Amino acid sequence: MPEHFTPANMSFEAAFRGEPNQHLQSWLADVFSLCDPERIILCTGEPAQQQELLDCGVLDGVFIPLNQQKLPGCYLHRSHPNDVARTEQCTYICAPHKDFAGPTNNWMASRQAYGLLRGLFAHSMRGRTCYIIPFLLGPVGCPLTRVGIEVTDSLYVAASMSIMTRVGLPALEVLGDSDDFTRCLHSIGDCDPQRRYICHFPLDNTIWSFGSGYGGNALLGKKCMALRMAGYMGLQQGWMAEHMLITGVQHNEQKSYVAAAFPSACGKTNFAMLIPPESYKRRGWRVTTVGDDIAWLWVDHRDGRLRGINPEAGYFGVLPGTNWQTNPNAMSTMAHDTIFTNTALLPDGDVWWEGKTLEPPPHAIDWTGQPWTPDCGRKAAHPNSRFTAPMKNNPALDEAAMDPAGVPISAIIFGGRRSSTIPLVYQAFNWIHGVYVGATLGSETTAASTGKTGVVRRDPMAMLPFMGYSISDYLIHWFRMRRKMADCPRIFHVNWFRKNNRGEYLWPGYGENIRILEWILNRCQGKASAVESLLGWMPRIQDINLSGIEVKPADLAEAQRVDSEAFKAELLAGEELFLKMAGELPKEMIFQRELLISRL
Ligand code: OXD
Ligand code: MN
Repeated sequence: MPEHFTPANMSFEAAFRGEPNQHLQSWLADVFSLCDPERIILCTGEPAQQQELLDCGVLDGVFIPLNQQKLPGCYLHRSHPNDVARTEQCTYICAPHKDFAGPTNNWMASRQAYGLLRGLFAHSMRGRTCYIIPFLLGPVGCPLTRVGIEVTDSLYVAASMSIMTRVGLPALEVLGDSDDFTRCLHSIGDCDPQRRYICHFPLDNTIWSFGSGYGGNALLGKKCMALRMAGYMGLQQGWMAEHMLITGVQHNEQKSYVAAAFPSACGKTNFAMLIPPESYKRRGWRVTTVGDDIAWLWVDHRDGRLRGINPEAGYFGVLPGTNWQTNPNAMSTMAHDTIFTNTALLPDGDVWWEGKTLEPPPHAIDWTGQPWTPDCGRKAAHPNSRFTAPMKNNPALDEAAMDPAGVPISAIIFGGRRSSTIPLVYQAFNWIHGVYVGATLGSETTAASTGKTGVVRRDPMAMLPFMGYSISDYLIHWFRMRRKMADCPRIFHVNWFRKNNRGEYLWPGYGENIRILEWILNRCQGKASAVESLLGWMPRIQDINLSGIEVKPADLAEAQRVDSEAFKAELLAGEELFLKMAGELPKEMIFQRELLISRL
């Protein structure tokens, strides 16, 4: 059994191996008296304890062990069928006044939220085991690194947090006797969607999440702390928490880093783990991963450059469509010590999801535990099935991925999933225009969140679901960050998903995206040509290397086509967000819109 103590014999000294932090102790005492757990386990992050958690999970039916010859250290978790994605309608920013949350977030008055959730948390852990998870976001020694303590009654959460963050004693050491930690309280409750609340209290550095065990709702280090809470910390302290991957590109004997923001399930993990085609590899190109989902960015006062870290230590990636062709690095990453969620189970103890192999298996057990055959009319894996794997498994992990000094960012790329209208790539005229481009980002919704998929919605900086405070203040913060920078990253927009009128993708995507990245990096170094368009700077056909692929110049031209009529409609669709922000729209945004209208 893992090291544990019970409220009755509660010995913080023994459990925390030394002087317990008084602030932590008094918060834990409050939490335990409210939730009333039967047993308490302190998560140390040590491999032996992680194994014990997984073994207990197998006994409890939380985990199904997979074929240990094929997939050593791997387990399958099936979530409750009503609890398979983030639930934005149940996610709240709580503060005394609605203005704090702004027009795009659900808001609840803090007092009301604490009252409501206290009622739900009361005795919610009676008879259950609860886990105290001290964790760090960011590597030890980085100025941005922050401590969180999550208390949860979910074994799945405890085991997953040790993969996704740096769990255990180092977090308590960094905390020392300080009060500066994010108080994360989570209970799966009875998993009733009617009693599901993910409440953030940025002014109190507190998150209370009740009624869901799904990653984005329950692994509180991820979206809740690393984006919503950290976003607010960044606003106050002059840095940024963004829904961005960071990737290193070795090219022409140099190394550059880019950060890219795409909405959920639009290929961030694929882009962060991209393998260049042979012709690029022969020329020495290599792409390495710093992070696949979240970036914390700050300006280095020594050289005025933007630097970034990945605050996480693992990946929570989308599975459908992932295979040895589309993302071999992801496949190697999840080859061992991985938790799979909501995939199909094969008779030999392997997992399967749509798109893993060309031919579906003849039989499987689907993600809900029912027998499945290819013609049964149901999906075998949930469209939002996921893998949770430590980033150290990634064969393409960047050498600086854990460096507390972070990496310098040369380019910021925004992208969405758009089957029409939006070209493959263009460059913003300057930082302010780039912020406008990011702020007006539109993308078709995916299975990563509950609700209708495939409808275009405005998703500023791919942050709409992850904004911890008001969007107007967020955009103003972006504009202000420019003033701190001596040399700012160039800003680009990409769309890998444009289709022709037969519904076929115009651009092959995946590894071939390196060709677009090449133009982007050359632009950052003043080495590539471009022409001015309505939208920004665009490559001519001859500026993109098409050698060795089957993309016809005419298809590339179609992928790049800017149709001013379609753009007028796009502009009108964007008004919805502008109207919501009405009186609080930053003036830079108004100027940029006027300029675009005059260009149109
Ligand atoms: C994620 C998401 O899980 O964006 O990364 O939904
Ligand atoms: Mn994400």
